[in-house]
Amino acid sequence: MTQVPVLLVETVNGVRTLTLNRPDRLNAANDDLLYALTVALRAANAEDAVRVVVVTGSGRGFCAGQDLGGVSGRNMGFTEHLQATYNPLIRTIRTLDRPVIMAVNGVAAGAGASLALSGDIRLWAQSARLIEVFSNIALVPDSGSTWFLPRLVGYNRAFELMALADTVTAAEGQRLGLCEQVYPDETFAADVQAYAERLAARPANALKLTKQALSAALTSSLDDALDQEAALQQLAGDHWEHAEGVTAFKEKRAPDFRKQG
Ligand code: LHQ
Repeated sequence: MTQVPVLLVETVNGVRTLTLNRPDRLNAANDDLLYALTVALRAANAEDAVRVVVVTGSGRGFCAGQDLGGVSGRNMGFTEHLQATYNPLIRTIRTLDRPVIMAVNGVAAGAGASLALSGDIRLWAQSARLIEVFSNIALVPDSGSTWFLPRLVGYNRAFELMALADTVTAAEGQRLGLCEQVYPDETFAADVQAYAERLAARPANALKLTKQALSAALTSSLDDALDQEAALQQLAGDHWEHAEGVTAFKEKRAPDFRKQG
């Protein structure tokens, strides 16, 4: 019998798309899927040809969080499970050199909502929904939700969404700043690819350093952020991309950041 892969991997024009592929479970995550996604992200980071990573779901869901079908048979405690699976995944996304786009095609619930929030860019289909569903099964939000959500919507709105497990629609998600763009369902995949290709044409080294600077600044003082910017600016300024950008400006042409320096 042929096994259906839990993760689909495709690369088009420098955009690596990783598709969670358990559509009959709304891409609820089991250990195989979490491991495959983490490994695929790390592999993408090691390939020069990959400039942007997109994570999306197959079928009508993005990710319904932990697969509840398998939890009763777990031979690990919750802490150990999170430390072995979800936490390395979220850390990998946040520290990846490449920009990571979360293309939320449908419902994102529980740890799936955390995953949806964890990207550098969040693009939602019109029918996407986000639910901090944890309290429905009397659990605490995990996989980064307690860190991401209050930074986006403030403590009180985050607590309300977590306590009541209300559904955030795409329109509400955009209003709250949970996503950068909302696209029609019918054209979602093409719109995501076009967006990702725009990002892929940007200077990869500068974006990697920008991601590092922003991540550090989220938890640092202004004083430390200024020092961090000064240090990273040296790395950006010494890179061939900077020379290409300045030359292109002087020559009144578009820069080519895809060429090798
Ligand atoms: C599912 C799931 C699912 C299995 C839909 N599992 N089958 C927790 C524990 C341990 C350690 C690590 O951390 C975590 C973190 C977490 O993620 S806790 C939160 C776990 N997730 C949930 O509680 C979400 C449960 N699902 C739902 O509330 C609903 O399915 C949502 C709101 C996501 C979607 O609702 P609908 O659009 O009405 O779809 P549906 O409920 O009809 O689901 C479609 C199918 O997918 C259905 O199967 P069936 O055989 O009846 O067609 C569901 O059973 C299955 N499914 N989520 N997490």
